[in-house]
Amino acid sequence: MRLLCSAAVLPAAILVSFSTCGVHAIWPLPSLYDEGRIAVEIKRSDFMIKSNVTSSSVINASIERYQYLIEHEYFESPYDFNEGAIKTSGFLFALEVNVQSAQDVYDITTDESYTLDIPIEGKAIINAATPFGAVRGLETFSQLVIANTGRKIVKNAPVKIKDAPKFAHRGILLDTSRNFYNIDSILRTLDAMAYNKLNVLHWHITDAFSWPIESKVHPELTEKGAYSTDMRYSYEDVKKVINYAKNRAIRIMPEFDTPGHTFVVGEAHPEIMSCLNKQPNWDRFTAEPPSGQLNIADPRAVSFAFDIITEYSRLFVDLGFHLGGGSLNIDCWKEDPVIELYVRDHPGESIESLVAGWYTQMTGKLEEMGKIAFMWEEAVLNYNFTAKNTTVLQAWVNDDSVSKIVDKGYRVIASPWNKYYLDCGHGSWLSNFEGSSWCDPYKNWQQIYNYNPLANITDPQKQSLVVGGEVALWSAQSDETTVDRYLWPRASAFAESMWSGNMDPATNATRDGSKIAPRLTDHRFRMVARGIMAAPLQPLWCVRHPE
Ligand code: CP6
Repeated sequence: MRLLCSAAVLPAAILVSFSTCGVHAIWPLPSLYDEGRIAVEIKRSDFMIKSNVTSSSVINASIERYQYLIEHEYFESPYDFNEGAIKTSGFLFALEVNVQSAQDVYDITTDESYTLDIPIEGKAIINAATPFGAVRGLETFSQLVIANTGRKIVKNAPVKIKDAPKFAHRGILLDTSRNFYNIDSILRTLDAMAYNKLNVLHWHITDAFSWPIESKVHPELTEKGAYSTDMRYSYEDVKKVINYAKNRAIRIMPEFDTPGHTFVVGEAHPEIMSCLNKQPNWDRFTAEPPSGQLNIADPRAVSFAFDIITEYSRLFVDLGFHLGGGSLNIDCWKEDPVIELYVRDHPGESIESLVAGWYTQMTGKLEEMGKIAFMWEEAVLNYNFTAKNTTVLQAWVNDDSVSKIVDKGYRVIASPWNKYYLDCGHGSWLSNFEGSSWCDPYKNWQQIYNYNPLANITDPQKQSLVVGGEVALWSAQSDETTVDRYLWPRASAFAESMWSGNMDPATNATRDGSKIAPRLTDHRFRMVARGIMAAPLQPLWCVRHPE
């Protein structure tokens, strides 16, 4: 059997900076990776992960998790199926995790860098500035540990790694309104995110279709708007998700989308809606049925949205809070009597300026709550809204959306629909619609990997405003039964481009897909071994015959 990058042909301690070959793929690639050719065995009877701090619950939970994983995971790379016993020369008996700060507080500025040293004998060491960097280092260590003839070994010691993410915000958007995801599937997604060093779950909780989260201020929303009594997230569920995520160095950023995508609010409060459920001409008012947007000229709609922001910015502790604000249809408001009257009585005002005024009020409220606003790009690109420069805009519409937003001086996360929308390519969900869905085609992992949000931005100052990106799982045709294979391994391709960049520094070109595929296949097998039902990329044969 031919090995892609046999350890035997590597000179000891060769510097394989941004290695694109590696029998045992670390995914995403570390910034600097230096390996040798000596295999060491984990001394399982007494192998211990220890830390210099005991007061960090993130560290304590992570040590326990990785101790268990290293003990119990059975991942043998498909490269090694016929390899037999690998000769080891020494034992690793400990992994020491040194952090400078035991502070468990994190946000978009948190330092996730770490170093990892694995010697050929004795004790491995992770150094990190924060507990969250240590979590990344633990993940890397766990990926270097493989099974071999019943033992756990690190194949290519000594290993020296120095690593840090390229982008600070590396997220997945999960829409739990169109279809419901049970808590187990959300927790499993958080596990998989940690395996890929992703750090933000953008929880698009509500949308036009259902209101699956408990509200203590407006319980009628959940009573009328959840699909069923089982399809609800309680406060306890949310706290569990937030804590589970934190222990994996992942932040939970909620989205409560207004004033569009709010049909379901009308189930409980039709009095604050415009163009509610116009049938059969819904397509004049909205991108997808049912139609309905909050009545932005009605003070009761404003006060309702304030209630939502206030309630949920307390429940969700993260600094980031997504206000939505995208894909509005102005025509929805044109025939609304309240809005017609308002515009008539306020010279100089228009529906567009009402929209901008809505954003001003919502961001103002959010600021009062001490939060940072995230919004869809339309806020500043379509409605001439002037946001605070701390606001982060989420670009999705056009290839030049990212550069237009940084040209205005705002921070941006990239979610181009034609690269990063993972729900597409499954046909339309409208039963009377025979064409393809508007977001087709299916986005494959290469398209996702090859997208670089910094392309076309040359000014380093403007590049620094691009804080990251998010792949999006809109859920008209996905739920807890499909989430694993819709996300993985495509979100892994995204994760490497966000953590390491997609350029090979040796050639200064986008990394060659033929080099990525075997590594991604390897990583996919590891995810499967860890309980994530990630889709296969290719016949296993290709892994054994990579060139
Ligand atoms: N729902 C919400 C959606 C979409 C958006 N917002 C969407 C738009 C275009 C495509 C796919 C999804 N379904 N709330 C846009 C950000 Cl192609």
